[in-house]
Amino acid sequence: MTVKTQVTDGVLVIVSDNPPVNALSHAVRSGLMDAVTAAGSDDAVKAVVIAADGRTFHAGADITEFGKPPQSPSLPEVIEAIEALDKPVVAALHGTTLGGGLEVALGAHYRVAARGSKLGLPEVKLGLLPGAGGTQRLPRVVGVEAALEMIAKGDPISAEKAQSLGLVDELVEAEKLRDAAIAFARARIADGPRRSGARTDKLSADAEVFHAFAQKNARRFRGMDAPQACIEAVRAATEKPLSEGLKLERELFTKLMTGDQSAALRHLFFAERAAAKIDDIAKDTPRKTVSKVGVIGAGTMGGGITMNFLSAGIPVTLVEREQAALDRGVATIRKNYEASAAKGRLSQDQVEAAMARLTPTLDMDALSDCDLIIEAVFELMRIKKEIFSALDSIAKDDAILATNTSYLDVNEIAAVTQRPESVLGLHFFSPANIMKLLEIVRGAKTADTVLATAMDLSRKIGKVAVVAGVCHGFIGNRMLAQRQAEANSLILEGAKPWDVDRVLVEFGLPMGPFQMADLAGLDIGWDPDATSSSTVREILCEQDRRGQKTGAGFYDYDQNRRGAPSEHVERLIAEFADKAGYKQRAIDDQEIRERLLYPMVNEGAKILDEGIAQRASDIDVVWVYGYGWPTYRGGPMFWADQIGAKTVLDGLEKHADRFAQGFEISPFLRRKAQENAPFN
Ligand code: 3H9
Repeated sequence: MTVKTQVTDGVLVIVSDNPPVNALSHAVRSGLMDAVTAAGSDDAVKAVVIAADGRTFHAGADITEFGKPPQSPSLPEVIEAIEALDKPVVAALHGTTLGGGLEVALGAHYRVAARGSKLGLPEVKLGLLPGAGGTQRLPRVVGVEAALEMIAKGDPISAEKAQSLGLVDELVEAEKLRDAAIAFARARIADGPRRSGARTDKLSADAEVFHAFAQKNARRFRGMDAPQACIEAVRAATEKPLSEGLKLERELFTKLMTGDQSAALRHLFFAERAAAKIDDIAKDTPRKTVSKVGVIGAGTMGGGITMNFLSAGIPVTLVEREQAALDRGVATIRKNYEASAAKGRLSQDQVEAAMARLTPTLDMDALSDCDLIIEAVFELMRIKKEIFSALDSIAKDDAILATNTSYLDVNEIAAVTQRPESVLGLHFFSPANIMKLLEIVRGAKTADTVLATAMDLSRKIGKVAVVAGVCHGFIGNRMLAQRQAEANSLILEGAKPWDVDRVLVEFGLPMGPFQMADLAGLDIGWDPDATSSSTVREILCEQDRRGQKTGAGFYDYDQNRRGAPSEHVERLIAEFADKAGYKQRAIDDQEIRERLLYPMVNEGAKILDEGIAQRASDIDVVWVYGYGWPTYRGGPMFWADQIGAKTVLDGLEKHADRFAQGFEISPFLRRKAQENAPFN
């Protein structure tokens, strides 16, 4: 039975058990409805407790049912029945009371919660709004401003905070929750119901509040439909009676649910979870214990990688070749932690505890007791090989050896050791302490245990990991290279760098290729001794326009590092293009978009066809978490599915003459277009 009931001391306790997260599936809704109906007609029942077994109270509606024909009773119907009961109803909350789960709790008349549990309405992160009364009942319980924060941003709050907002009536230790809720219910028998929907005491709001909230969060909400709908629904709570507010909420919910953005965000929810699964290795593959990590290289990457482990409570031995570089690396780590503390994200004690886990050293031999060693030095095969052969004699037998290379052949690196089965790539993205993506590169000989351990560890350090096979640039950078090649061609053919950037920003990316190049520094990989004015980028470096840090690059920068188009660069590109034999022309936005994005999809199709990525959704995860692809467009392969593989193919064929030499359309993409079949 998914929903069981039991009467204790005149209190009907309704308990759902629908692992893993007690999602409000059809069976749960039916069970709840039956139990509530029975409670209403049974005189022996004086009060009701709604609770759940397992790791959490209901964590929301069942997302797998979305897009399928609705089955009654609907969640709003169940919640209305709960609220309408004329006996006090108490919700007993533990784990993560989310979405429809919190709406059930708001339909209940009182809420008792376990300490340390969380409450939230994360629907907006799925491109939705709470569609079972949450937008109308929450503001009535916590007030408009707190409700706007929770509903339009979707971040959960602690039970402690919920109590301070009046959302939770009593906080108890988790193990006492059920008994405490029953006692609380008994004590309310004399008071009777206290219906959230009937309250108006917290509803007053100045109309300006809504506008100010939208303005303040404009950056966060950019391009997305759901936050605006959330604001509109909460506003309706202040202007309309409950029944009309609920009606509007339903209309907005249905509109969002059937739209492209929510489809994309729901796709990502499942894509992120699918990425954690490695298809061809057994679930019970033994894992190694990683309780000590070594990092080689205290530069930007090495330092960022180190912070991930320190923050997760894992000690790190950090190795550099020279004292000055080591000191600089350690100082940067401390500076980053201090900056987080200054923003209130960490306490000073946490900063000191993290720093205490760090052992900086110049001695490679100090890595001999590490369970995992990550190399993060220059992107040069010769140096990587030197390090791995040294590691082979230093590291203990069962250690995992990882390279943070962004492009190089992991098999070639593994081959210099006597233990290629222990070697893999762990490709972090810069800044490595912040970016969520980790590409785990599986070498030809990487052992299953090593791969599975890396996958588990990534979760422990808060990363979203995707497995990639060995090829130049793996998944993300291999696709990026295609986009970059086209961006370079476009500016020679006549598009302006700022127009190329603008088109991508309008598409929803955080920045375009030239803004990104200026930010990273144009002189990465540039050798002043070997420079020969052979590319626009080289010429810019030669003129000391090396990007934001020198005040100029593709753009001119002011003191606040705000970029403006540069006439000088425009002329420089035109002259370079002329010498190179290009006849510059006007290029419209549509061509820019197609030339930049379709080759990425094409490369993604090749990556899938070659088995470099396990599934199309993994590619989507890489682009969303590693490169800022807009979540509401679901990732490049999902986006291609939405517009159709045929559209992509037609676009590629239309521009075929202009693509860089060597560009080929993927046969896999052609097949998908012919069959009108999706990648995902
Ligand atoms: C909603 O409620 C709409 C209403 O307002 C209106 C309705 C009319 N449904 O994340 P995990 C699966 S919208 C179905 O690895 P954790 C998940 O796919 C919903 N399945 O665990 C995974 O499956 P698998 C609002 C779900 O401990 C397994 O459970 N609620 C759902 O790291 C374990 O998940 C949300 O958006 C679901 N709702 O985190 C909350 N949730 O093992 C979404 C999870 O096959 N959920 N699954 O891969 C979460 O945020 C996290 O899952 C949670 C647990 C924090 C609960």
